[in-house]
Amino acid sequence: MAIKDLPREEYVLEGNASCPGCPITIALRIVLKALGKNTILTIPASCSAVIQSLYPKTSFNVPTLNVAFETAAASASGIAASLQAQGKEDITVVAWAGDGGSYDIGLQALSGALERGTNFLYICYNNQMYSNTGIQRSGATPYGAWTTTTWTGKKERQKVLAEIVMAHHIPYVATASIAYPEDLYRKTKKAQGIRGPKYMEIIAPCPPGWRFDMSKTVELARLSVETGAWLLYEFENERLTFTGPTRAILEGDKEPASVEDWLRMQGRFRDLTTQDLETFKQVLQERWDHYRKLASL
Ligand SMILES: Cc1ncc(C[n+]2csc(CCOP(=O)(O)OP(=O)(O)O)c2C)c(N)n1
Ligand code: SF4
Ligand SMILES: [Mg+2]
Repeated sequence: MAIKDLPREEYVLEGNASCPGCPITIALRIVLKALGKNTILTIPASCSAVIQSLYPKTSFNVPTLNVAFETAAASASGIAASLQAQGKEDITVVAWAGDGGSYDIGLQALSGALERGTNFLYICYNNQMYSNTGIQRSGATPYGAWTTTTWTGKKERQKVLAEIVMAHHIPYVATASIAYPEDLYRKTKKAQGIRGPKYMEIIAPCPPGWRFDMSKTVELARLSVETGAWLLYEFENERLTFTGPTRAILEGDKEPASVEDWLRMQGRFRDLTTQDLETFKQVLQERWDHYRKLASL
């Protein structure tokens, strides 16, 4: 499907409180076009909760709950149970949470809901920090990145939440990027059609947090994939397959774009030393090798 063929309905309304160039509204716009109006969102504390706005106003044109930081998956479980009790089968329950609310504070609730087999779609938009409270480090912040709590660059490696999720043996896990809207749309539609727990994660470059110009959000998101810093894949029935440019890069048919150039576009990596850069690249290589093994390439 081409972008021009995406449904015309808009579920992210105009005049919302997002920053210019915000990746969240781009991602949610595409996701809700795929899911349609029979969708209930549950959103924990995050930039998305601010964009959603204060009751009784809302900028999302579907029923939306604003819930406590650690409760995205727990509240989705409650909604799913209630719908099941009422025999309502045609409503998609979506937990829409940031990386802080998913990798760190909501992880226990997420794991519980996955293990119980809750029929819902969990989507983590990953801007690699706690952006709503002023750019603090999260478990998803990459090695070397500046945040207000890692002044000299983060010294630890990212955790990989999607792999923790895969260990729950759920029917569908996928990663996406807002720079590939057709791919994001297709994966969201596919997830909607599967019963049980589904997990998706979308890379979401944030202009104030990553320190780049607001006109470059989609370019940064595209380069995340073309450099191999963010991998696009689907994990279905215990099988991992790469999608988009990731396939060609990991199968050796395409040279990745320069990761140095991509890092230089982001002020958060301004103080990377030569040694840091080497470590960053080494971590990437290790990740690629690991995923090649997972996909049995
Ligand atoms: C229990 C609790 N701790 C801290 C906060 C403050 N808080 C609100 S939003 C937020 C950051 C959320 O980060 P993330 O989940 O990554 O979403 P983003 O802001 O990046 O969209 C924090 C720390 C809170 N609301 N509740
Ligand atoms: S801080 Fe980043 S994620 Fe939050 S509203 Fe602004 S652009 Fe969007
Ligand atoms: Mg975040």
